[in-house]
Amino acid sequence: TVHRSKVQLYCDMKSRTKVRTVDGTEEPFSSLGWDQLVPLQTVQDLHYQKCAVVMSAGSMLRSALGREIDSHDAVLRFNAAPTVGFETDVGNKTTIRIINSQIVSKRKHQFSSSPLYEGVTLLVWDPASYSLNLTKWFQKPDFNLFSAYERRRIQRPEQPFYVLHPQFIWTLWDLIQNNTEDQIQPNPPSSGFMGILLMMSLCRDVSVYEFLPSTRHTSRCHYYERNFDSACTFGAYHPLLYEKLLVQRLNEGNVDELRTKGKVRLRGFSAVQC
Ligand code: NCC
Repeated sequence: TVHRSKVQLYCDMKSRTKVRTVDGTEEPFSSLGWDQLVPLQTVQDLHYQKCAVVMSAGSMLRSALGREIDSHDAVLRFNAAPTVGFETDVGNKTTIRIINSQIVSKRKHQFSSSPLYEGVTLLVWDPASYSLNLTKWFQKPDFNLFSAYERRRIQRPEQPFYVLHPQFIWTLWDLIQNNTEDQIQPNPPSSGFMGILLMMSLCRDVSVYEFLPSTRHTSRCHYYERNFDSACTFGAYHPLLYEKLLVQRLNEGNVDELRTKGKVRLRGFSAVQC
């Protein structure tokens, strides 16, 4: 299974990746009335043609990719990555933002008041255990996302805001493990990898920027911050290197685009015939 061809890999990923959010049909969420709290429209109802996934990497700086990124029908960004002040390099359109549970729980991110989290579809995640015990997860998440979620749903009912189901997260981990001979660390995939698989599920074509590094690659972690740590690009907690090797095998774009733009082209699952 490690040596699957590109087509087999696309088909395997298509059949196994099921985008799933917490919908209030399971305990403890059903007793808490979450079926009434979550948005009526589901994430799976969203469909786009051309999508861009913009990584937060320092190598986005001086890319001049802003206009190209904004020409996509939908743009996905991560965590606290801003566009204001970086438009030339990263664009200014944001359609969906994936955030981890630190964003909603740590005061410094000002989740309830920052404009970064307004006017977009939001998806928050927190790992839970591999065994998917949702009651234990609810009692003891890595960072408390649940009260912040409940509060924002009540305060901003018109904003599409979802909690990614841990099953989606751990299915992606299984996918990564099943496609390498190495034993990968038992930690969830990065937000970036979740975002790529989310957009492959919702879009016909997906362009991913600076997940596989261009010739601008740098140890600078983020384009919007001055901290330097190569673990941001190659991983420590997340199995990031393995995520990247897998995405490289799926690339439909050419080597030149990868070198100069850090751009990978992927087919969305709707365009994959198996
Ligand atoms: O850094 P982070 O990720 O927000 O980046 C989003 C995604 O972009 C890809 N990336 C980032 C930097 C880089 N040099 N190369 C990259 O390929 C990765 O795919 C990454 O997932 C996360 O995944 O949620 C993460 O979040 C941060 C942090 O919590 C948030 O930025 C909020 O401040 C984590 N860092 C720490 O907790 C210190 C990071 O490990 C993962």
